[in-house]
Amino acid sequence: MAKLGVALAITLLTLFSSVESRIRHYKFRVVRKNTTRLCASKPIIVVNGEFPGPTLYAREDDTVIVRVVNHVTDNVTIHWHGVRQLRTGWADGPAYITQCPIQTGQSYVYNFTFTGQRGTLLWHAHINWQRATVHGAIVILPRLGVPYPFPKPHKEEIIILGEWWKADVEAVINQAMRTGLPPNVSDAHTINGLPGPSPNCSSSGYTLHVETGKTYLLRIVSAAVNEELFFKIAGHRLTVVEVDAAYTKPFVTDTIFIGPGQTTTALLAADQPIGKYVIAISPFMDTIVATDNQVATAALRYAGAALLSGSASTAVPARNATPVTTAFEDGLRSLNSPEYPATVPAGAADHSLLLAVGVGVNPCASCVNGTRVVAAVNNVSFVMPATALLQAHYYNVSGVYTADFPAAPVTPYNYTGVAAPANMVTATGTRVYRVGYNSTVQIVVQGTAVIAPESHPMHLHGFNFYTVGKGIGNYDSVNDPKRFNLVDPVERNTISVPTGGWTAIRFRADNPGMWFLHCHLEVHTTWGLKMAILVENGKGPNESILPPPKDLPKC
Ligand SMILES: *[C@@H]1O[C@H](CO)[C@@H](O)[C@H](O)[C@H]1NC(C)=O
Ligand SMILES: *[C@@H]1O[C@H](CO)[C@@H](O)[C@H](O)[C@H]1NC(C)=O
Ligand SMILES: *[C@@H]1O[C@H](CO)[C@@H](O)[C@H](O)[C@H]1NC(C)=O
Ligand SMILES: *[C@@H]1O[C@H](CO)[C@@H](O)[C@H](O)[C@H]1NC(C)=O
Ligand SMILES: *[C@@H]1O[C@H](CO)[C@@H](O)[C@H](O)[C@H]1NC(C)=O
Ligand SMILES: *[C@@H]1O[C@H](CO)[C@@H](O)[C@H](O)[C@H]1NC(C)=O
Ligand SMILES: *[C@@H]1O[C@H](CO)[C@@H](O)[C@H](O)[C@H]1NC(C)=O
Ligand SMILES: *[C@@H]1O[C@H](CO)[C@@H](O)[C@H](O)[C@H]1NC(C)=O
Ligand SMILES: *[C@@H]1O[C@H](CO)[C@@H](O)[C@H](O)[C@H]1NC(C)=O
Ligand SMILES: *[C@@H]1O[C@H](CO)[C@@H](O)[C@H](O)[C@H]1NC(C)=O
Ligand SMILES: *[C@@H]1O[C@H](CO)[C@@H](O)[C@H](O)[C@H]1NC(C)=O
Ligand SMILES: [Cu+2]
Repeated sequence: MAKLGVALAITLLTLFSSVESRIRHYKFRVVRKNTTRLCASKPIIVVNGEFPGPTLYAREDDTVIVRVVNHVTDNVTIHWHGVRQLRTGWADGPAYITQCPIQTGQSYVYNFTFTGQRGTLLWHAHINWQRATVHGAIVILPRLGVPYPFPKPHKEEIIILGEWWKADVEAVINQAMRTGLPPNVSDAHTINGLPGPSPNCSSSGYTLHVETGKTYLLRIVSAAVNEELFFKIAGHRLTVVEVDAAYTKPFVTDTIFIGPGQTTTALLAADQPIGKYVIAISPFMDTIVATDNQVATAALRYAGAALLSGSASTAVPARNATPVTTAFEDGLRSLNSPEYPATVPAGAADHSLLLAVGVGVNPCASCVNGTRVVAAVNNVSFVMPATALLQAHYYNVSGVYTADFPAAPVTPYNYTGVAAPANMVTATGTRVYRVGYNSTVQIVVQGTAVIAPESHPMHLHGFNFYTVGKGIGNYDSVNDPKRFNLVDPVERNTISVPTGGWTAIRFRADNPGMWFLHCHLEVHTTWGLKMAILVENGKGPNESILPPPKDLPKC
């Protein structure tokens, strides 16, 4: 009865609330469904029977209430990737960081508000490798009556990029953890769930229909698992206007570089001769690590194109085309207009961290080589706790984590040197870094060359950050800050740290809670390239995390 009353109250609120902000209700049923790709079928976990899953639409300032019901035998959580979750960390979603999993037959209501963000984000499962098939787009429209800061497109399209394994994804990572070796690469990339024609299977791919003279807003989302990707449309250039739900200065490019967890919104003008044009995605990897080299294709089709006409094709960038990634990232700048100012913390940060990220090798008696590949931040391979960190923090439960994460490597070395440290063993621990409310934080993420340097798309929960600098080699704390862009750096929630280089980010810790920071290559997360930042409450209720919801899952 109580539940019914709440539901009724919410419905009334929805009906009578002002047009400026609404409460939007969604129901996500997590189910298993047999699905065929690459001419082979397997059961996959999906939301509401859809792959990719449903799009969550809202306007800035809206609250969404998403009831997630677990109908599968696996544990489930959903992360609203890039959503600030101001004071609502309980709704963030990473398993054992902000919540315990939703177990079979259980449900959990995610309740959060979109504040100060507009554009495209994504939601995805945040437990094991479930996000390979449990993901979808989030579209945050501007407030009613507020225009886009770019010409209004005729139509909007969502384009979700992913990876497909013929095998069960949990079997792939479980095998890797058993052997201590890297997991198998995917068998195909996908565009809106479809690989398109592949060498051994002539299935059709996704088609984007356009009309000559019109402009389309493409909301491109990467839900790929372990690979950063290039995205191209034959014969067309794209104008990037927003990334990670933050507006950018318009940036014209023929190739988009996008890592797992990133989103890029771009205008496409249908201004080429009527016909069909290939849309292609391919992997980026500028080191020795194996990738799935299958190019997934979709079609851009103009109205009036002859049914059987061939498609204009496009050459994809070389797998190791580092300059293409650099040109793309250097082209991104915050819009920084009077309406949407960049508020970059200036001066010396209250907390300045140097986080060395990369892989390592630990002993493992049962593994193939007697060793296991691991990954770490400042030599700490994060060990998942058995209870959620946020609950432990809120209820003052000791013994779950320690708030002593090292602000810099304890034993500095030549991070990008050719000679790896003789000892590649990492320490393990469940350690977090604590900062006070509203303090300013600078994090330099330094990639290491242990075994091999590699590009890492680093994702921070609970915040957008500004990317104030980046470089190749080791970060120089004396000279590099002199070149920082504190005026209009791009604002993101996920940033690619260049292979054998570093990236510096800044943000204001104005969101109390427990915020996951990790590589968004799922294999690196599994191996331990993750940690959390604990932001303390400030003064009074407005600066404190809300109490946990009654239905918060228990471990
Ligand atoms: C999937 O297909 C298999 C084999 O055909 C069948 O046994 C199973 O019940 C199906 N599962 C679902 C969820 O439809
Ligand atoms: C959502 O959270 C707000 C507090 O932020 C609360 O007032 C409201 O009752 C919650 N709604 C549901 C359905 O849990
Ligand atoms: C991984 O690839 C190897 C080699 O192709 C294959 O034998 C193995 O079955 C694959 N593992 C899984 C879980 O599919
Ligand atoms: C296609 O099939 C052939 C023969 O079975 C195999 O050698 C090849 O690896 C397959 N290619 C892909 C991309 O799966
Ligand atoms: C075992 O380790 C050696 C040295 O690191 C490596 O060359 C070899 O490929 C590994 N074996 C397997 C099966 O991966
Ligand atoms: C946890 O400890 C803090 C500081 O001692 C206190 O203010 C707070 O009430 C405690 N929380 C709970 C849930 O016991
Ligand atoms: C680090 O290693 C690189 C490559 O081996 C070398 O060029 C550089 O001089 C080294 N830096 C320091 C500070 O030793
Ligand atoms: C990392 O920690 C391990 C275990 O404590 C230690 O053996 C190793 O020397 C450390 N490596 C570095 C680079 O600090
Ligand atoms: C956070 O700090 C900034 C700079 O000192 C200050 O302007 C702002 O008012 C502070 N915000 C809060 C909520 O304390
Ligand atoms: C807390 O926030 C609400 C809504 O933003 C505001 O109306 C109220 O004045 C704030 N209270 C304090 C004590 O800052
Ligand atoms: C699901 O999560 C619960 C709580 O953490 C845990 O006890 C259980 O082992 C998990 N089940 C599976 C199948 O992983
Ligand atoms: Cu990584």
